Amino acid sequence: MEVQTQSVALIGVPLEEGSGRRGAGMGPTALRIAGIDKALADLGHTVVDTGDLSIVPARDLPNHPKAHNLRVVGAYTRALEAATYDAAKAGHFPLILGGDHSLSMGSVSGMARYAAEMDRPLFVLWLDAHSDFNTPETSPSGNIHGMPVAFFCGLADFAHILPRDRPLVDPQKIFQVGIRSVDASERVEIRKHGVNVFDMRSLDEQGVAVILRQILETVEKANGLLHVSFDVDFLDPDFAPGVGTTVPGGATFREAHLIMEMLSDSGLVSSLDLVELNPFLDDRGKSARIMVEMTASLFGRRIFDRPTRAA
Ligand code: B3U
Ligand code: MN
Ligand code: MN
Repeated sequence: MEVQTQSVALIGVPLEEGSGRRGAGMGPTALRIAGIDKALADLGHTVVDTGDLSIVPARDLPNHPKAHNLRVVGAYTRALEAATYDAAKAGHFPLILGGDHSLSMGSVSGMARYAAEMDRPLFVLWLDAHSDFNTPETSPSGNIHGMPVAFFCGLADFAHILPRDRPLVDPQKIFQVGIRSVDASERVEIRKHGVNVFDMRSLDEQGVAVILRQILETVEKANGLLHVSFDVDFLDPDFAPGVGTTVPGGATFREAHLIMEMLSDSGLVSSLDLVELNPFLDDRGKSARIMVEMTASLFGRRIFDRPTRAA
């Protein structure tokens, strides 16, 4: 199968204030050093590196006692919402180099605005050990990287970071895969709002291919756009240790690789976040390199071509 070449806009987001520790701010640099641009260019894609976003803390936002560093995270959310929307609108594939997972408040909201304008539904594939569905009220930590999904569904009380009439994501169009660390209140909210969760047990029982096929069919039938948000801790910490919140029992290299290849074959992916890479905790760049490998597979790198399914 021919690789469909695209114009890819790299958007660096050196944000770490949404997590409880330092280091993820160096993620964009590590991904660049690991060769993300060359990996994509070698596949024939055009790569436009827009550099790193820079912000000043948003003074109009409150210092929220239960959402740490809201002024910084809020400013990045606004900047990235606009950068993601602008890139998509200009015909680029927005590829966000994070940065902690609170950045998805911006990237997903930007894609939600773009999808609404295109009159197509937005679906989100959330590859993560965590469901990131807390609100400031339910969060055990106050760290905003545990809240982005609730934010883009319109449930967090700091929703006014972005205009109140912004398009939201329908919780039932979210697919979470690889989940294995969920807070008690998150579990209740996930069920209440109908988020689709494929936890680690369903991965073991069904295998990733069955799950992915089901997700991709749903997106395809609805003529949807699919945003993929890839948290390093989706992967097992044995081979991807460069992340602040490691959770044992993660996806293997082979499972993650197959997911990327199936996503690539589908042609449905519109945008991608690579988040939570913490180079300070990494082992000689190993996790950064794996994230680049995964991205290359999502953009068409193959071991061998496969016959198309219809053939
Ligand atoms: N659910 C916990 C822990 C957590 C979420 N996301 C990460 N950690 N990376 C929380 O703080 O919300
Ligand atoms: Mn996450
Ligand atoms: Mn996580």
